[in-house]
Amino acid sequence: MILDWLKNRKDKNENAPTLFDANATLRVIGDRASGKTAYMASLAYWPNADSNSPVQDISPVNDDAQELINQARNILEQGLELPPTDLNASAEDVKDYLLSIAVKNQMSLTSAKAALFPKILKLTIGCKDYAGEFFADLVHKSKDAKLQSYLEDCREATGLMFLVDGTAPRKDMDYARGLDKFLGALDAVDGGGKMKRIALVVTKCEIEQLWVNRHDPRKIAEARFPQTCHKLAGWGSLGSGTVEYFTTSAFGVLGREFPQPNSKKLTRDRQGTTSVIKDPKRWRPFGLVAPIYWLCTGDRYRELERG
Ligand SMILES: Nc1nc2c(ncn2[C@@H]2O[C@H](COP(=O)(O)OP(=O)(O)O)[C@@H](O)[C@H]2O)c(=O)[nH]1
Ligand SMILES: [Mg+2]
Repeated sequence: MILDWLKNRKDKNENAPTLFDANATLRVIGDRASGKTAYMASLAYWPNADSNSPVQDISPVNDDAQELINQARNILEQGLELPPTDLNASAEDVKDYLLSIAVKNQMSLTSAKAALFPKILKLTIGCKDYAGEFFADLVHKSKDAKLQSYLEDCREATGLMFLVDGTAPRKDMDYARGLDKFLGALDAVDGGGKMKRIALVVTKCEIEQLWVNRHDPRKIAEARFPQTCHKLAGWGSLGSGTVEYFTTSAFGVLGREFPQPNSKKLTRDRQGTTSVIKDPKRWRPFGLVAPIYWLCTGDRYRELERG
């Protein structure tokens, strides 16, 4: 009875508390160098875990994800840069990282909901390392077979993490144009995809100008990526699903009182920044699980946005 009631509410109003969707299929997408691999690697490795964090455990589900942990250990932890994806990789060589995350549930849920929720939620997230220039290809090579199979994979998703490099506001127009094609492609089949939620995730937020506003992700997103946000809002207003905004850093900061970025800049241009970790011993990422939790449950979890 109550299950039906909750399910009905879920169908009618996305903003009302929703049931945890154990079958959520999440995908991470983003432009080249937006930080996808660093995000997945830091998540998989989960360095210097805080014992008070609601995150109980993160484990690799497949061999590619295990390899990612090794890369985090052997490359990131040495203060080196992860290798970029081989643009000529064949479709079979595309890496597919799959991780499972166990999170303690929120205590503040309404009692009806708490009774239905398990105490520990198991969330699964996947990221396929698309071997191409995702947004440029969407605009210019829409018939490409590799791109089509990638889109097919995204179409299966119920939730999507869309990573944007916080240091690349000049790419706003490119992102918006690509997103337009992307959302169009998702909707083109069967009168609409399964997509229910899209999280716009601003990466590299340990950098000072971003860090100070990290608790207002929407403000950062709208100031730096107005066209992109406009496109997403348009998608949301069509009733296709909901959009939320998040800030993350794969590397995090050093110190509490006067935090400094725990990253060393290698290059910075219109395309964004490339960096490595400054002090691997004190490496603690920021905000990685918060968007995943929201994508699976429809609720924000403030505890996961602390830092
Ligand atoms: N400063 C900073 N740099 C990052 C962060 N995440 C990724 N990067 C850097 O951004 C560049 C591209 O990251 P990568 O994960 O390879 O991007 P991908 O092409 O989307 O997989 C690399 O130089 C990373 O070290 C972050 O949180 N902070
Ligand atoms: Mg990559």
